[in-house]
Amino acid sequence: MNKDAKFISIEGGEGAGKSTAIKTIQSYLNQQSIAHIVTREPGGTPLAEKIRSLLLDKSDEILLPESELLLFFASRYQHSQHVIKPALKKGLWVISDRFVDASFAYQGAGRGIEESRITYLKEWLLRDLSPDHTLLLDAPPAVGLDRIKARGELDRIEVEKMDFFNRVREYYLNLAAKESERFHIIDTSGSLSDVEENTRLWLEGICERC
Ligand code: T5A
Repeated sequence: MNKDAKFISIEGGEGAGKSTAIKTIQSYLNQQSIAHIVTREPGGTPLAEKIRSLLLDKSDEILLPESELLLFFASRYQHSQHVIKPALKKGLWVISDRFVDASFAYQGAGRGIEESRITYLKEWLLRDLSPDHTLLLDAPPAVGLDRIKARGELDRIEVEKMDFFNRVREYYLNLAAKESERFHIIDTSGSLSDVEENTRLWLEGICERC
């Protein structure tokens, strides 16, 4: 693995502004001529994108929490083996819209699956693959949900109850406090221009330390 290549994950609740921040990141990396790929979870490979549809499309059959967790990891394994690791090996920066922290936040804190089970899957399948930096975009769940409601129809997870999203948010904030070297939090309840400015400043800091 090229030691200069960075693996950056972007996390946060629904509509927290991940896609928006990724546009800022891409434009900054392009300006700096830093070769990179942008990818996402669930998804990132053709097969993982099909798993994404299984996970997000509404269905008459209840998707059980354990099945949901395993599908996220099936998608993640395809993604990490076929996309993330090869890109890092080539020296490309990888910007991933969500990674394994999301399983701890959503399937762990949100659905109530024991953390040790998720840790087992993480250690088995990902081994030492872990983001160098994680940007946590934080806003009260109601703010993010209002934004995505304004955008259109909600997916299978977005229709969850507010308690679920509060647990997800709390988990992310606690994890960010525990792993403060890796995490950087940006409050996205403010204006788009503030979020853009803060995202650029954070990235400049990373690039200066490269
Ligand atoms: N999931 C995922 C799990 O349960 N476990 C896992 O392991 C993984 C990997 C899909 C779902 O899967 C779950 C989490 C999710 O429920 P997703 O595709 O990342 O994950 O879905 P969302 O989080 O719902 O992503 P969205 O695309 O809906 O939201 P974003 O990207 O956070 O938000 P964005 O940038 O598209 O912004 C939403 C809207 O708000 C506006 C934007 O213009 C846009 O219209 N906006 C702002 N408006 C005003 N002020 C600001 N500061 C704004 N920032 C953005």
